[in-house]
Amino acid sequence: MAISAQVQNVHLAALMNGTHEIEDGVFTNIWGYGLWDQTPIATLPAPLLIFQQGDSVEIQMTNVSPESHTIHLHGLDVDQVNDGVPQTSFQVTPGGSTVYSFKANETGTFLYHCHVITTLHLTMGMYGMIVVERDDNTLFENGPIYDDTYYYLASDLEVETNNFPTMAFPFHEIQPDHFMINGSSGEMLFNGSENVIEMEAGQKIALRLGNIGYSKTEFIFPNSVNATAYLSDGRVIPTPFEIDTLEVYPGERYSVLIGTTETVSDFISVNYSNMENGIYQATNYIGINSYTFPTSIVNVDNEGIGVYPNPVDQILYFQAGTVKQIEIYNSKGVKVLERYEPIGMSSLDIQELARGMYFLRIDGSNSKKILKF
Ligand SMILES: [Cu+2]
Repeated sequence: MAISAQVQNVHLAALMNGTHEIEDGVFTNIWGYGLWDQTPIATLPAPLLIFQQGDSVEIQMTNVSPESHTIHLHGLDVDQVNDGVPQTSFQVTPGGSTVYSFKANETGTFLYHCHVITTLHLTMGMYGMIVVERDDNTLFENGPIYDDTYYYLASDLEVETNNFPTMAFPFHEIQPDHFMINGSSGEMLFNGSENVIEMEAGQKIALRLGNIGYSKTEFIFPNSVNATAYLSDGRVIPTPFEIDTLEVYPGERYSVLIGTTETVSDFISVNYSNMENGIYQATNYIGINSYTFPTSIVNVDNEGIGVYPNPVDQILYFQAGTVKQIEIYNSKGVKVLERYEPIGMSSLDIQELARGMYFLRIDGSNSKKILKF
């Protein structure tokens, strides 16, 4: 059992007034959970909740919406009162508040969602992922060790239902037409997104995968990253198996390790297909980049400005042209450095940046480039 076990308190609001961007500038309505705040905001998915094995968890849910909701802790060992199933537990009425308690005995990936008129409340967005980790960075007791973790929750929605959530459709009438990973889809999953896996060659990366949509999903891994499944639905798989394609049905979760000793620029494909008839619906892509040191790459961008050396240790030089403005973003898309010199510059001191992968933007160009400092 983890040594750092303690009481973990989380306070969520249940909300029915959210919006969610489904593509550039296009929003739909969502209901969901948001972290408790002066003005809590529903997010899709709901906040990722990470606990340590052995923790005593108390999730308070305050309902600030006009209808009743619950929190069902999917896959976790909870007693019936804390199960959030309205028929056997209780609903939290508008203005009400309750605390769901459980002991995080098992490591793994779990889900939480509203269990009131489940079909409708789920498609509206009332769900999130719970992960129970260990403080020694092993997947489970005496299990494999890993260096970093990425969390991917697949889901879907039917845009018209979210736009007009006036009635609860029976299960078979929900025809999802928007397919997401962590609430994003298509190009939103790339472009400096925190959903792109960035790892050093030799590292092991844990992937916590779950599906809470109406579609069957298939996670297809490139051979280059040696994906191996260790946990299924929060339980240790007796003989871990290497996978090319991992089928994850609605409600299922897996913990997978990936790693490579090579420089890799690849992606995991996530296919969505209809549960009723098996018809393929859509694919999302999760980018994977692994990098080794040292590597020598000379980047020349569209404006013909060479940047060297790459990787760079302390000073970045510009080969030709007059560079006036430099912006550097980290792999999460956060701007970490900006310089503007009206008369131009031929070098830039980047000693303050930690070793890693960055995106460079010169003079406001849209061609962001990857540099490995
Ligand atoms: Cu609900």
